[in-house]
Amino acid sequence: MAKIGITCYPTVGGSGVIATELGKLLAEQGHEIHFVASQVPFRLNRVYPNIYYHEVEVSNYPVFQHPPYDLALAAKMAEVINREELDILHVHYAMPHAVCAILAKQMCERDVKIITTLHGTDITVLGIDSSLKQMIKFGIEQSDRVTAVSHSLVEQTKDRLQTERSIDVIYNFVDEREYHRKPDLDLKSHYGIKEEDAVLIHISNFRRVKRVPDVIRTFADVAQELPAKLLLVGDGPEYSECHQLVHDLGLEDQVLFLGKQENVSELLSISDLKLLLSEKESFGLVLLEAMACGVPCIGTNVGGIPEVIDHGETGYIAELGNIEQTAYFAKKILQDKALHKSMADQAKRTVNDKFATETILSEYEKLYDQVLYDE
Ligand code: GMT
Repeated sequence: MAKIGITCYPTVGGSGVIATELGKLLAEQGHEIHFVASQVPFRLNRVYPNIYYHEVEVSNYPVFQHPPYDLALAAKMAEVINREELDILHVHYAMPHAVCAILAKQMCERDVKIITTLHGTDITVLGIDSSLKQMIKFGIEQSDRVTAVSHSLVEQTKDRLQTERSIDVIYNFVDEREYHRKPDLDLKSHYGIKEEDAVLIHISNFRRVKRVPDVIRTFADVAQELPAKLLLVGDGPEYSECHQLVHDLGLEDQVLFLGKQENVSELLSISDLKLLLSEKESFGLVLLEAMACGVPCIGTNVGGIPEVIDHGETGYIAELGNIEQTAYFAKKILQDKALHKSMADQAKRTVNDKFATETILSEYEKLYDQVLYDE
């Protein structure tokens, strides 16, 4: 059994979810897990006997113009590596976590192995600040092993960073114990949704890349032909703009803004179709969550989305920004009961086969074994 450190962004977000769920599964296998982060990861919501949490505290001396979080993280990583005798430090995101991990490794006396998992925004961030390119590349090339959550992300990383570094694809997974279709505990009537209403759902952090207005416009088209409701779950920078658009389109009675929600599986369980129309998406964990609850999905032909949705089998892949086509696919699924059922069943099967937790967990464990014993 190994002693494994994990660093992630602890806030709500796919990468934090994957890092935390992986930590919990590894602990269940008997590994000793040490989270090093700035907050308790939000899914770490109860006591787990072999999971420890080490908080990064940032000193704020007046001389610092900006509190040096990255250095405090590296110092805490080095402290934990030494004291807890870690074998592996698995960081989620190259920026800044891989760079901090490498600095920590240089500061301590152990031959700890660094594994970096890329989740997407590392590469997206390059579009905003290309001065970070060399640092991201350094973090990736100095790690003992690198994984990415989709083949598309591997291609993008190699292309943008001009690196030959080998990167393994390990797909994301969902906790099937939490994500399965749950009985409707009167939730529909609570939200004023009628039995005959088709329920469409979108879940995101409402960043511009998620193109939530495209979701609303698609819904507007669908709602002209069939009774329907749209659940918008999450919060973020584009929230007010979306509110305004719903108002301008006169859809206030059909679109429900639910804000951030913890028990998303219950909302997915009353949904008939999931929309994720992003312009950047390395994987789209929310798609997998929907599929596990038997919800067919429509996503854009972007990033890793076509690796998750099997076009024509578990939903459809639409052209980015093509509202007419997206609405056509949505109506096709919602108006054909047999097609909807076959896609819902296939979606659940895909989660259990291609993205099975057991398989993904064993891929990570195999990787740990390789860095510890083979290399
Ligand atoms: O999508 C976001 O804005 C959040 C971000 C994160 O840090 O969780 O998501 C990224 O990682 C997820 C887990 O691997 C992926 O499912 C998301 O597709 C990816 N987001 C992007 O690539 C934009």
